[in-house]
Amino acid sequence: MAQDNLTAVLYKTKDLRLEQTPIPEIKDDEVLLRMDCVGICGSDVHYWQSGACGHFVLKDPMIMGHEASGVVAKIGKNVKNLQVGDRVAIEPGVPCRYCEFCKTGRYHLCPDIEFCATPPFHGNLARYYKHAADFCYKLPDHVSMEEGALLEPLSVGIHACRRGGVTAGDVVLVLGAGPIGLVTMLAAKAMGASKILITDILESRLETAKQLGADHTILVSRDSNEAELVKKVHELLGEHPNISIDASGAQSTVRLALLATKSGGVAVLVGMGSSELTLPLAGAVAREVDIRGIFRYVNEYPIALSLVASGKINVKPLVTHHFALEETLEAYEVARKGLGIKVMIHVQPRDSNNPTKF
Ligand code: 572
Ligand code: ZN
Repeated sequence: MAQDNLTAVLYKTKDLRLEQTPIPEIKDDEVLLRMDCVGICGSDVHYWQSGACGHFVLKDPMIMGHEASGVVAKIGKNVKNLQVGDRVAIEPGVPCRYCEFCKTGRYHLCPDIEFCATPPFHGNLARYYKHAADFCYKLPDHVSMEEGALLEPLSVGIHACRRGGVTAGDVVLVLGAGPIGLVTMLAAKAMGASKILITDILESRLETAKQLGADHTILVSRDSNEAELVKKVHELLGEHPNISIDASGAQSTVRLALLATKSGGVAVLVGMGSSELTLPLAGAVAREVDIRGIFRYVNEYPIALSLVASGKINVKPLVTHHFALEETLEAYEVARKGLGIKVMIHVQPRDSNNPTKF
C-alpha cells in the first residue's frame, strides 16, 4: 500500500476535502517534511467560504495551510543547514531570489514569490510536504511545534511594528484584537512600547488582550460615535498614541487610526477589508501622519523565533482549539464561526514531536 499522505484540498468555494495525494519528490535544495502543526488563518477561511482573498482567486484545487511546522524526513543533496529529524518552522513564502526586490532584501515584494495556500500555489496541510531548505528554521528543543507554527502570524505582527518603527517608550494603539491584532500587541510590548490600547467589537477578545498584557481596551460597536472614540483613546492613554496599527481592515477602524494618531506619528495598515475606503485624509496629511502599508513579513522569522525562544513573547495562549488532521472540516467550521482565537490542526498526535514537556 502507498504511504499515507492525507491532504486537505480546497476544490472550490465551500468544497474542502480530505484525500490522498502523492508524497512530493524533493529537489537538491529542498527538504521533505513530515508535517506536525498547521494553524488556520483568516485567509484560509476566506478561500474556503468565497474562493478568494484580496486579489488572489482560487481557480484550481489547492492544498490549504501556511502557518506550519514539521520534522525533516529527507534532505536534498545540496542541503547544508538541516538534518533528518530536525524540527522546523516553515516560512511559507519562497521568492525568486533574483529580482530587484529579492536582491535588495525586500523579498516579500517579489512578484514571483510562491506563497503556500495562495493561488496558484499549494499549502502544507498534509502528512508530507516539500519546501526550500533555507526557508525552514530549526527549532530549539524547548520550542514546541505549535509555537513553530505560530511564528507565521507572529511575523506579521513583528513586521507591522517594525514598519511603524515601534521602539522603547512608544504609545501604541492597536485596532482589532483578532489573531493579528493580538500578535501585533505582543510584538509591540516586546519591542518596548510603554502603553498599548487595543480595541475590538467583541468583549471576549478584549479579555484575552488584557490577559496578554493590554494596558487599556475599548469595546467598539456599530453605533459608536467616532469623535467620542477618538476622545476616549486620548483620555485612556493620557496622551495621543504616536503609532496606530490597524489589524482589522474595516473603514471605521482605519478612520479611527488616522484620527487618533499624534501629529507626526505613524499609522500602519495591516489589512484592508475592501479595496476602496472613505478616509479623513486631509487631516492626517496636514498633521504629517505617515500612512504605511504592510505585506506579510520579511526577514522576520528569525526575530520571531528568538523572541519566542527567549521567552520574551508567549504565543501559546493564542491557541484556543485543537483538532487532528482527520477533523479538518470541523476545525474550519470552528474557525469560520470565529469562536476562539487560533485553531490549530495537529497532523501528528499532539506533542509527539516535542522533546520536552510543555
Ligand atoms: O499570514 C500572512 C497572510 N497574508 C495574507 C493572507 C494570509 N496570510 N495576505 C493575502 C492577502 N493580501 S492582499 O490581497 N490584501 C491586503 C487583502 O494583499 C495580503 C497578504
Ligand atoms: Zn496567514
